[in-house]
Amino acid sequence: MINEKIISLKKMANKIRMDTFNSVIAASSGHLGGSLSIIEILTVLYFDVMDLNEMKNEKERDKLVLSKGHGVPALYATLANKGIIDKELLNTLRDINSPLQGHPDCRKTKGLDVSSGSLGQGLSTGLGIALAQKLSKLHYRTFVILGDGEINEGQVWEAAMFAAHYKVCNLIAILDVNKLQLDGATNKVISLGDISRKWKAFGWNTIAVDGHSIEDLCYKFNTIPNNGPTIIIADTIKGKGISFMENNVEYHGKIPNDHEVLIARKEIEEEGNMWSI
Ligand SMILES: Cc1ncc(C[n+]2csc(CCOP(=O)(O)OP(=O)(O)O)c2C)c(N)n1
Ligand SMILES: [Mg+2]
Repeated sequence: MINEKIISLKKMANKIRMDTFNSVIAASSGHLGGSLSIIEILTVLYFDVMDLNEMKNEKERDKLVLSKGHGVPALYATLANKGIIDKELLNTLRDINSPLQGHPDCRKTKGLDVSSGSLGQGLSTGLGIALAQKLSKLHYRTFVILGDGEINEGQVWEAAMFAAHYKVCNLIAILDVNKLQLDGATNKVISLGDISRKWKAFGWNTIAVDGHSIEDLCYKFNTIPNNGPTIIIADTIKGKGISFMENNVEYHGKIPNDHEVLIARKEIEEEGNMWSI
């Protein structure tokens, strides 16, 4: 049986998906594919998992590093629905004077913990934050969202070794395995192989999840062990929720035409109608 919490999270994910889409269309520029694959992950993190301590202060709350910074339209829409940033701002995405830049700038946008966009660096940054939380004897956690193409970057693996060695149990990575990167299939560019075994070999706890199932995400985020760092390996679909964008590498950064925009909005609306009864 689906309980009320799950239904309200599904409704929220649908709202965030629509807001993400509309903001990129308003900007006529941005990365839809990689934003749409992390909508449910962000929804569950911000509306069920993370302790934000009502954003009362910067130190005493959980943190999030969007290492795959190009997916930030999804994070802006999440922060707006959470009431952390003004919803009106979503229409200003990528404007030169807007706090909502095409890649996250934590000096400009409330609620962003780290600037990102240059791939490969976020796990190291998140590791530093998690270590600081531990040293300050704070019980808070740091979540880092990585792309499957992004982990081609060597720096990721340096951070992975360090985090395991120091048993940084408050560091939780989420790997968005949408099987595509900028210019092709991840496994064609550099094969990930058995990615779960690789992280295990580096000393991490690994948890597999259906990255679009609110139920599975809620359940798995509750089973994170505290004996070392953990990576949640999320099986996702690039462009999720819009039929012609799903698994289509073209929509990494391409903007749909007017006709496609109508189709996309209709599909997201129809999905939302399933949860509004
Ligand atoms: C260091 C670096 N190299 C290249 C880029 C350009 N770039 C932006 S997104 C992207 C693909 C990333 O693929 P993946 O991590 O799978 O993210 P997805 O879009 O699938 O979410 C690339 C190569 C970048 N932002 N940073
Ligand atoms: Mg990818």
